[in-house]
Amino acid sequence: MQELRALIFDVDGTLADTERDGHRVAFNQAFAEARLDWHWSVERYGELLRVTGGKERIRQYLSEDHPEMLADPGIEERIRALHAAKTRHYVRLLEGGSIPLRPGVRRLLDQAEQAGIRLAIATTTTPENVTALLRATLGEDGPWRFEVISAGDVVPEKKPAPDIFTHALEALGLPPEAGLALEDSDNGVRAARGAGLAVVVTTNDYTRDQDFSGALAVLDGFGEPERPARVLAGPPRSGSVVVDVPTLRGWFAARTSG
Ligand code: XBP
Ligand code: MG
Repeated sequence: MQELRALIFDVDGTLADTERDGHRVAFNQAFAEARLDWHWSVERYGELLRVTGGKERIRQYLSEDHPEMLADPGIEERIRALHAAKTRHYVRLLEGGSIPLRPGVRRLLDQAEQAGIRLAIATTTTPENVTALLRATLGEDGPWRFEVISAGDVVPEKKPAPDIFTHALEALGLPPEAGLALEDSDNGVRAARGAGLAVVVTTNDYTRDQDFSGALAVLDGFGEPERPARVLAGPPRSGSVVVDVPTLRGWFAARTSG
């Protein structure tokens, strides 16, 4: 039986709640700066989150709300420029320190390192966003705690395609049977499962009602000793739990032997 050798973390929604008060705000700042009267409300952004990737999300919005603009020959360049401005705003927002890691993340990273489990990232978001978040929350060395950071346009197809997880596994030099993905969304679960990985889900306000079939366990967070997480689906044991390395190893072993 393969033992657990690596944890492969999603970023947005899993390491930190970045979407509503981070990415969404930065998109709106970029629109305002470009003198566009577009504004993505919390609710509208939830709908647009179905499409992963910021440039892809802008394109989706245009196809729904301003389809005539997509015929403009300069539209791809316009989207690229808007997205570059959004990244600038988002990084500045992170540097201000307003977005913390989700409860239990720091503890789990420390415990995994102590247990000799390798750490990696597989995310749809732009690489600069990942390093800015890790620096702002874990300090200057934050990004170096992850052996592999697979992010953004490094693969042609974003989640739910499995490509970004396959990219991370190849960089780690591990088969999928040796890794566990940590995700927050149905698109992420599909991507991880498509790459052959087991996956544990921690939900958030935007993803709570999604379909997580195929996940090993679904929880409302990683939990902390003083405030354990709630188990929402599988494993058989229910109730509350602090997700630590022995817990993950237990779920992982039950899956590979099952
Ligand atoms: C995260 C995303 C990202 C961010 C925006 O998906 O969809 O696109 O919302 O990032 P996941 P960029 O957590 O499943 O990886 O604007 O940098 O593309
Ligand atoms: Mg996510």
